[in-house]
Parts: sequence; structure tokens; C-alpha cells
Amino acid sequence: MPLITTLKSRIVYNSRGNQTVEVDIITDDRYIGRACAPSGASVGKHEAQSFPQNEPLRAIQVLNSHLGKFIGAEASDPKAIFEIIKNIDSTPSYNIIGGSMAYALSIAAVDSASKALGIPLANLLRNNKPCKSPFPLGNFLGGGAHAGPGTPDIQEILVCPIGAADIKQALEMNFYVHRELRKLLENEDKSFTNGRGDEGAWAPRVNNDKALELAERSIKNSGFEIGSDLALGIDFAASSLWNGDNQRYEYRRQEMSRDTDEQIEFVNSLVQRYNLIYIEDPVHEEDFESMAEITRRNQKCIVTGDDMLVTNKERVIEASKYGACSGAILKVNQAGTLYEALLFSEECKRKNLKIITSHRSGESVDSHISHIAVATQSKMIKSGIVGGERVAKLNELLRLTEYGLIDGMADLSS
Ligand code: 2PG
Ligand code: MG
Repeated sequence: MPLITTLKSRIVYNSRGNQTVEVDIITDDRYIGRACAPSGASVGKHEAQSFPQNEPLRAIQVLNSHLGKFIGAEASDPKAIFEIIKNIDSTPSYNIIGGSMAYALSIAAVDSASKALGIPLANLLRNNKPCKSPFPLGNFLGGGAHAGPGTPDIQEILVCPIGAADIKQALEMNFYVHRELRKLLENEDKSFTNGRGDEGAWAPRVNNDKALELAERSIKNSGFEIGSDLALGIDFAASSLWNGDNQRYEYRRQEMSRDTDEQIEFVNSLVQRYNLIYIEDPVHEEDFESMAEITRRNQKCIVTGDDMLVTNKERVIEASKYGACSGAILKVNQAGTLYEALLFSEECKRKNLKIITSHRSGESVDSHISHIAVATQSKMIKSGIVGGERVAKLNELLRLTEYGLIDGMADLSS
């Protein structure tokens, strides 16, 4: 029963060099848990608000005026921490304390508890469920909100080593094709500077079609078979493309636009053409009907809601009424607290949605999400391929395997 004895928060910086909040929670006067809040660039309308009045310092001031409420609380119980935070801020989007502070508090608490109990965080959260390794889903060519002008409108082209026998092999396969893709891009454009976007994906001056073609070629050139060794995915982040005024998806860098029907056809054609195993937010966050149609027509592909579901149990219930989504992104900071994210994961399982635990484009070197991915039986972990803050999560999966906590790879088919 690790009890909170001390609590402290500070401003630190994320991988984009922006301010964020970090929390230390000490239990039983000696076990330090620490967590730093990540942040997104393509943010869903229904996500928790990151900071009160966009001010990280304000979140710290709010917490400091309520510190006493946490003292003596049971740190291993995400619900207990959630209830204290809700007592301070009962707004649905955490407008008073900020979703980032809710994130850092709830993760630092279990981090400290896992140290006090002498067990990995995944074990603390897993409730005796079998622990399999999620497959690493890596962004290897990107644009959109994560990269500058001239890059593709599509936010992320992803690769997943579906044929890997273990996590080590899976990581090696992703590193290999990431390198191979660089060679292809250098051949394609002699002035390519090896520039990368926020998540370590190459950010070349190519359009969407060329980007996909090169991504596919990088797998083939590496000697891998698409569909059995590795498979491609896309995060369209379509809410960033959607213009509600003219009701069109605007591909500004490609100087064209699509109405909803054309967008659906475009998405379906890409799934077929590239044998995509995974697509994320192919339509904007409020369009459950189109998402349902895409889900229906692409049953072999994991049709995933990110901005659409925002790690919110109620949004899963709503989406399921339409038959929208076969996959769900889990980002704790979209929900705010870990407890809410765990409720979301339970609802996803009830509704038969595959869970994909994900990083944010603005990250820290923390690796808690690897434990959360394992404990929630996530099929994949979306955490980039290269970059210290991305690899930190992937290396943690190697450690969990070495400790014997993980027994084999997740089953993508069920
Ligand atoms: C996404 C994420 C992570 P961001 O859209 O899935 O890749 O990006 O953190 O910017 O929302
Ligand atoms: Mg996304």
C-alpha cells in the first residue's frame, strides 16, 4: 500500500523544445515516481485541454494550491488519483488544471507505486492478463502538421513488421527499411538533406503518391515481402485536411481537394493498392458514418480512430452505434488521467476494437507508454522508428522481454 508523502512539479521541455510539466511523486518517503507530459501537434477537438489558458505555469500554480489533497493517497490506484484530480477540476476537458498535469500526476503516482512494490509498471496495471509484445508501428515518411512546406499532405506513412518473431527482430526490420528509404529519397532528389519531421520520419519534398510509392519500394528493396514480413499503414489525420466551410478535404500541398465521397474512394483505393494493414483518421473526427463505411469495406485493415475517439469511452460507445472503427488509438494525455484511459481500453475490448497505444509528436524520454501498451493488451505501439524519445519506448519493450514479462508477439488477427 504505497502512500503519497511528497509531491512536486516543474516546467521542463519536450522534444520540440516547448514547455511542458513534469511531476515527482514520492511514496512512503522514499520511492520517487516521475512523469513528463507529452503533447500533440494534430490535436483532436474533443481531447483534454493541455494547459489552463495555454500556460504550463498556471497548471503548476493550480496544483500547488491543492497539494495537501494528494498526501496519504494510495498511489497504486489510478481511480483514487483520478478522483482527487476531479475534485480539483470537475470540467470534462480539464480546463482548470490541464490535461497535461492530469497525465503527469496519474502516471507519476503509478510509477512511484511500482517502485515501492518492486514490480514493473506493466505488472501493476495488467490484472493478471497475459503480456504479449505489441508490434511497433513506425512513422517512416511524413508531412502534414509534423513537417514543413513541400512535404506530403498525408501526416504519416507507417510501417509494421507483422512477420517478426520477436520484438528485437521487429525493431531491426523497422530500422532497416527506414535506412533503405533514405537511400531511395537521396536517389530521387539529389538535394534531399535527410530532413526529418517531429517524429523522426523522413520529410522529403515529394507528393502523396510519390511518398507511398517510395515507401512501398523501400520494403521491397530490403528483400521483405509486403503483407507477410512488413505491411504499410497511413495516418491521414484527416481533421487537419477538412475544411468545414466548403465541406472538402484540402490537400493544399498537392493543390487539390476532395469531397467526402471522393475521400472515401481515395482511402479505399489506397488500402487496395498498397495492401494497407492499418489506416488512422481517414475522415474527419465527427464523420462517424463515413468511418463506418470505410470500416465495412476494409475488413482486413485496422481502421483506427484517433482524433475521432480521443481515448474517450463515450466516443467509443458512440462510434460503435455506427459500426465505425476496428481499431482505437490510446493516448493517455487525450483523456487526461490514466484511469480514464484504462476505462477506454476496457470499452474498446468490449466493442472488439484493437488497441494501439501511441506516443505524441512532442515527447519526452519517458517509457511509461510501453508498459501501458503491454498492460492494455495493445496490438501495436505507435512510437516512431528513430529519435531518442521514440527509441526510449521501444528499448523498454526489449527490457520487458528480457525480464520475462512479455511472452511472444501480440496476435494481430483476433
Ligand atoms: C497522431 C499523433 C502521433 P500528434 O496524430 O497520431 O503520431 O500526432 O501527437 O501530433 O497528435
Ligand atoms: Mg493520429
